[in-house]
Amino acid sequence: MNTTALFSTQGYLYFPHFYADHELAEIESILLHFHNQWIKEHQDEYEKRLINSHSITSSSFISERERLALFQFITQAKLREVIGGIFPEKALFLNTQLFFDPYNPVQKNYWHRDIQYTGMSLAEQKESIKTQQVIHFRIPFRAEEGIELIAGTHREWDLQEEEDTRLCLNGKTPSDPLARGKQIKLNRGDLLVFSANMIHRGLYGNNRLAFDLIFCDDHPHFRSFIDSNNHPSSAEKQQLNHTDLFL
Ligand SMILES: O=C(O)CCC(=O)C(=O)O
Repeated sequence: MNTTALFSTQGYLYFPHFYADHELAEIESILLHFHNQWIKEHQDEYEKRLINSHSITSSSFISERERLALFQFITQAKLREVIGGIFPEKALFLNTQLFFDPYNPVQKNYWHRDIQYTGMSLAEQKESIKTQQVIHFRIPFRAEEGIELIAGTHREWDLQEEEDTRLCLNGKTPSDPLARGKQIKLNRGDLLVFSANMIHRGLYGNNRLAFDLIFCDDHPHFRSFIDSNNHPSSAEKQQLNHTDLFL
């Protein structure tokens, strides 16, 4: 099965050793510097609950040079090739996130579909996952427990136990184990591509630090979520390949 068919069937793709160490060095140093600044600025929310920051390309914590380096990383040919295999039509860059461990070591993880936080009704969500795609490209800098996911649920709705668990119904809580869950452990240099629509949860531990690039279908619904400040300017685009990924 080629990667397009495999992704379409299971909703995720795992590429071990996708990046050589030296290919991560520059963005790792930019993101670590960003992360330290971000923690200082968001100390309260970080200590209470947060497990990720976002919108790094528009952050005042990074310089113009660093922002360009991030865009160059995002648009490099080998990643563009994977993106092309997953989005049959045009893909649009949505945003970036940086995932880390919760400050509270006993904070529980949670099964979810990202779409459950959009305000759509369950009926709308069920319809929407059949056609619309939001995809995470996870790039871990350290060996981590990774993501646990339920293959195929990017297009299919939950079993009753799964819906009860992620929606906290009928005595279930979102961190309860789910029988169909499959853990994908990750190492530095790996790439995990997974659908945000699928049932999944992040697994904490090992002081994880993972950079997520998020792409979506070019659909008016998603365009409305895009902050153009996270996209390169016309001048920046002249220094990039594959600018079709941007607005
Ligand atoms: O890694 C995590 O903690 C959660 C990841 C996740 O849910 C997501 O990227 O949508």
